[in-house]
Amino acid sequence: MAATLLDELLRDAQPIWRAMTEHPFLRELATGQLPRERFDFWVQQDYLFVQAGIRFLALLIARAPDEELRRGLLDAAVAFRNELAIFEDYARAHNLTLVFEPTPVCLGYASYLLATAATGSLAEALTVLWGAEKAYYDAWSSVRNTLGLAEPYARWIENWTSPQFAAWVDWLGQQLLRRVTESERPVIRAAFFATARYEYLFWDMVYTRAGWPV
Ligand code: MP5
Repeated sequence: MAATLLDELLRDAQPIWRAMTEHPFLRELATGQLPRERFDFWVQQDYLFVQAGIRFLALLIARAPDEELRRGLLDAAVAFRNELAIFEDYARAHNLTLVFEPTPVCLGYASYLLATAATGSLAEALTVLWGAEKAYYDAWSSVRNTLGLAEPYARWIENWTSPQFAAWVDWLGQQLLRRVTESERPVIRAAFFATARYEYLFWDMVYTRAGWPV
């Protein structure tokens, strides 16, 4: 059963996945029509999300039962740390502050990640991580297909579409398949759908600059 679980999740979540990869934010970014303020808002919010990602990985490393998983996640934490430098270099070059409040969607998604790592099963947490990474791989690959490695986005496009990143997403998927049990399937499915929806919502939130209403 396990070999087809990932394909099955992607197939069943396809309408959400398509809405996510075809979101106007990504379409406009890929065609060079995205206003700079909207991109900058994504920079400010995603910077916070990646920081939460490091805390998520730290929790997961502590819970990982074997050395292979611990080391793989540790390498990812270092990659996330290096990723923060891309945001910081951009912010410095564009005189953009990175001291920013998370929006409801950013805070909700980051909190969901941390809650899953703290209280979910290992397979559930790996599902959320795999879903988030696969979403970024697919979203930025579709940008790369249209735009190539164009500035000022080149480092981000390269980061999430590189062969190393593709290999990391595959490795994560294999780790998940190895650890999931038949009885966990409904939980895995719910976690994957929630992650896919949050990914859609994140692009939508930065596109519309949806902050706190009061
Ligand atoms: C990722 C991200 C990818 N940076 N932001 C969102 C909203 N989803 C997924 O995670 P990472 O840690 O940047 O590879």
